[in-house]
Amino acid sequence: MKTLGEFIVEKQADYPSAKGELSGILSSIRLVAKVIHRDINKAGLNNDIIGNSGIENVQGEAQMKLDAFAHEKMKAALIARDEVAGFGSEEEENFVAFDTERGRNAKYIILADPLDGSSNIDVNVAVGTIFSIYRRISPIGTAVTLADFLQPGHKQVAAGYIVYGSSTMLVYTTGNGVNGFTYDTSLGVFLLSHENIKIPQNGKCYSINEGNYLKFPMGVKKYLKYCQEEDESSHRPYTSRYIGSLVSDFHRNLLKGGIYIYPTSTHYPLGKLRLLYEGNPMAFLAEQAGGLASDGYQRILDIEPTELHQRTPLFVGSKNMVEKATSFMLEYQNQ
Ligand code: P6P
Repeated sequence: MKTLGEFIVEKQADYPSAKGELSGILSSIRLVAKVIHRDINKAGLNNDIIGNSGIENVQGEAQMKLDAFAHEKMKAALIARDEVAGFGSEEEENFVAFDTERGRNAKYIILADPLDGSSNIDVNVAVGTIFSIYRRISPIGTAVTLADFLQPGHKQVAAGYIVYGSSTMLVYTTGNGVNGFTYDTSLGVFLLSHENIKIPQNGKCYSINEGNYLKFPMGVKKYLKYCQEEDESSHRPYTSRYIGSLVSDFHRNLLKGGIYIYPTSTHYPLGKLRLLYEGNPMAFLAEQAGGLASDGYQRILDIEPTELHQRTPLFVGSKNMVEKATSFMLEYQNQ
């Protein structure tokens, strides 16, 4: 058995330039995961944290009480760290500059969706926390600026998620592969359970909200038809699996193979998911595990962000499946 803490220290040697700051940040994210795990597991019994908060978040979506709870816990854990200079969150319109002596001299910024898929909590479906870590580009000794947050995904130094499912798992990468840790509640520690995860090059599962079929671009419709055709040699028809929780769908596809697609539609002309704290971290993980992530046309990690909450279409998962879906998008891109 190896704990997450031991693993982080062991791998710290891979980053002489990091001198342990990254380890400190990952440790604070581990703490956040434990706190959210504790409260999600009692959500059904605690009216204070289930249901709507009665306010809308910056996305114009009903903010669940647990969204706000997870956001506040994450911000509190990160602002207490010497290594973190600022925080960008789905739940807050603007980024938060930790404008203290400690924050101004810190090297890293964090972007996060503190609780993704939270509308599922009331019906006991798995949800997740997604995080993305960058080295700041503004001068040390100053408060971070928006530019520190609008870096392309290939500049990430770390990314990961916590999935609060039948078990709670933390999966992350620092650019040297992907590793998964399962929370042992009896010991209160995350234990290495999935070392050096590699996503199968092919899968038999596709995840998309087919209720939006009529709103999809032609390339997506053609790819769905391809998925549903009989062809034993390529194990088709594939199976449709859509949980409505990105982290859960992604996690299953990461371990078993598959593709998750949230494309543009007439309802979401730019896609629904957010580039900075959903698309980029999932794309970094997918590529580090041998998979791919595109917006239907280009590599997600190459997109130059212009806004904190900008949306992106997302095709992510098994390499051959993302390549095939992207080929349909390119073939039918004008339809
Ligand atoms: P829809 C949750 O709101 C989320 O951001 C992802 O976790 C999930 O995959 C997707 O949106 C679900 O969206 O439109 O299919 O309900």
